Amino acid sequence: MTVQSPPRDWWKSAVVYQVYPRSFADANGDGMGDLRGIIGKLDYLQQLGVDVVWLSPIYRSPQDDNGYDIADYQDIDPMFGTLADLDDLIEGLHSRGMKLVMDLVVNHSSDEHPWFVESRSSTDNPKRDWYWWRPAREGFDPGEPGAEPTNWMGFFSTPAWQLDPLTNEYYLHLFSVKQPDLNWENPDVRQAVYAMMTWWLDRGVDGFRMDVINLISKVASLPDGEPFPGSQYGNGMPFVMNGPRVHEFLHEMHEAVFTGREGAFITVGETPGATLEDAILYTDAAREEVDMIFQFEHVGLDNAGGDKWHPIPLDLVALKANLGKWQDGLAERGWNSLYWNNHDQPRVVSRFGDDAPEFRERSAKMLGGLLHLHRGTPYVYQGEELGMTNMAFTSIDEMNDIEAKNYFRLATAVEGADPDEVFARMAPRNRDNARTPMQWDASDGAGFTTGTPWLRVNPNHTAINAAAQVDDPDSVFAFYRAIIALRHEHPIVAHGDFTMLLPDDPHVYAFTRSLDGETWLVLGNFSRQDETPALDAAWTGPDVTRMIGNYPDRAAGETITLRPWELLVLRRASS
Ligand code: TEU
Repeated sequence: MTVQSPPRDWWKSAVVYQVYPRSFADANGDGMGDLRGIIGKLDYLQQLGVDVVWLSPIYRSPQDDNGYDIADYQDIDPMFGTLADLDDLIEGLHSRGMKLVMDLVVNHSSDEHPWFVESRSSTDNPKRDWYWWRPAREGFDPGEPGAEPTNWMGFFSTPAWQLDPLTNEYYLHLFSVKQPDLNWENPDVRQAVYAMMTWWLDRGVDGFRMDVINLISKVASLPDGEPFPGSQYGNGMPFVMNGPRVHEFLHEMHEAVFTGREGAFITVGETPGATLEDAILYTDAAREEVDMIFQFEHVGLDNAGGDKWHPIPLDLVALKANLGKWQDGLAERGWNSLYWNNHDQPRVVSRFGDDAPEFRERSAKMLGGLLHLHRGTPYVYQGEELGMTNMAFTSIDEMNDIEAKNYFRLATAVEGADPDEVFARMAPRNRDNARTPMQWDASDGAGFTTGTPWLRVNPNHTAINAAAQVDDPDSVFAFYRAIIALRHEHPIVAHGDFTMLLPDDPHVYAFTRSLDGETWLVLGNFSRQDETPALDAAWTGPDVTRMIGNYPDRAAGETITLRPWELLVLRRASS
């Protein structure tokens, strides 16, 4: 019997599940999630029906940015386990028909990586050019205000350059001071990354999620950015996002690492600041760069002025316009990822849904079903399938995330804002909302740990947990299982044409999918009130069948009035 190799684009019908290992399952009781904990939950993931598991970083790291600061790309941090444990996880996934994606963080390393330790040791070290080192700006002494080589602010509310006293030069770090940017202009850096990637693929890994991969090409002249009002610092993003050689580097990576492995891998680039035009270039299969990207436009719509720390209510019309644009824009070339949640975003049921007890489950199901019925590869973030919510943090001291702590310090100590006012608007956006321990059961440690969890367990785990849902046909878990099964059973979900409907309706999200003579209508009510959208009368005709919904079915022929947070998916022959 010839074993059918999967089609090259098998990932278009796949569903990816993101595990944040720190918070998923702790097997040894130290309060931190680990690989053996994940291995213990593989049957749960198989029951859910996901095809691929993406692990946030588990490599050796000082954990300054919770593992996105890597000190050894080819070893496992002891807090998570060993390479042998990872081999067992790979085997456990593969034996259940699932694949493993690792998080590739190569825009920057940890400052404790041997590469950086060598690079910083002297200005003539052979690895000096593996990172971005520059002397003080001409006319300034090192350490003098304004002496940084450029005026850029980083992503974590600090200047992007750090003076290193050892050689009295500055190094670039777009993220934390312990995350120095690698210099991708240097071919030795690129070849070292490609060799490391090949090592992981040869070990049985099935692909990579590439952290901020659109930042690896900088404008080499390092120009100053537009100054921020009242600040000596400015916006460097135009000179580091989607830079002049990024496509060249990604294609070179594709050729060096993936040639000969066609059909056997999946890649997704995380690309903050990428536009639809960029995405077409990144994901057009003919260009052999990446299979898909995580774009950030839809998760920026409720940020006043694009600033996540100034949240505003979601405008559904804007969301439909944005996601509809991405659906239309990648219809012919390229491919969409589909996500609401990840370890950097607040929980979607609290953000775009309604986490009040009477509406939480309905809105969680509606949001999940609506997203998964778009054209693209869906990503489920741990706990999303349970309807897990944000947590009510009590103070900045309870927050773990470096991004939040740095911002709080800048806004209060540097800019003089009122701490209570700053904390109040930060709390719903803080990344820790997504990082509270996975809620497995109603016990004190939520079944995540028998020890003291590294981050407080959400008190609502007594009501929201896997044990209460996996055998309940009406649970959010069961609903996610059903929408994942729809993708596997019906090609229209992965491949059907997408048409947005009712673009100006402020409460109802409506679209159709069409393929091979059938059309599906997807309706989502983003409100607590009944909504009666204006629909083609054919959708109440006799040949219409319901594919899935989060309410009991309505009588055939009845006018379609959507109940609060209702999802309804109908099917009929295309006219
Ligand atoms: O995040 C990239 C990024 O842009 C983040 O700053 C994110 O957009 C922001 O936190 C949203 O609030 C990646 C990783 O996902 C993140 O966890 C890391 O902190 C970051 O890169 C640095 O590696």
